[in-house]
Amino acid sequence: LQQKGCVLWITGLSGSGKSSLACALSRGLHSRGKLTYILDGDNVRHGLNSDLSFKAEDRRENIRRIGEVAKLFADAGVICIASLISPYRKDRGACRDILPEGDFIEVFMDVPLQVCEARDPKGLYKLARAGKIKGFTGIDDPYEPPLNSEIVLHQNGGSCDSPSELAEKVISYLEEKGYL
Ligand code: GGZ
Repeated sequence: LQQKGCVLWITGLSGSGKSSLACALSRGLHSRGKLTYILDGDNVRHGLNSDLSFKAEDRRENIRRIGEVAKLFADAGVICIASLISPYRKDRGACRDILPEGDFIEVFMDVPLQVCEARDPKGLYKLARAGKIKGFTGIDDPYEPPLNSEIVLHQNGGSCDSPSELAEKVISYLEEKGYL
């Protein structure tokens, strides 16, 4: 097998650009002949994780299952791109711990809440502010920012890099580490 698998774990607030980065990464990696698979929290919650809510223990289970599935893909030599809020440090750490050293690559979408809220692509922040969604991450539910991510992508709302520009930064990291 030519390809070494790994997990790119994209964490950040709703509206921080996780899914857009995941798509751009998958395009960029495909064009380099690499196999990828995207596990997006929002999508997986429609199938495998349709039994889970947004309570802390269900978020933990959501993260755990996605981590286990991501590991299977990585074992098969695929670059698995997991994009989910994954708000708790401990839960992200548990996913890191089930993978061989170096194969869990955390990508932090470091976008301030104000920027995510101004984007509000699905109108969810507005609903959360109005009290129509309870326990929304960043509003009335916690987000614990990573302290030691392999990759931190800043988007301050001013001059934003496009998803494909951000993807190139991640791809450079993979090249440096010998995954490409
Ligand atoms: C956060 C919520 C919530 C609450 C629904 N809190 O930006 P989106 O809309 O498309 O993606 C978000 C998605 C979050 O699912 P994850 O599986 O990524 O979350 S976690 O890792 O914390 O388990 C958002 C939508 O679901 N959404 N209710 N209360 N996001």
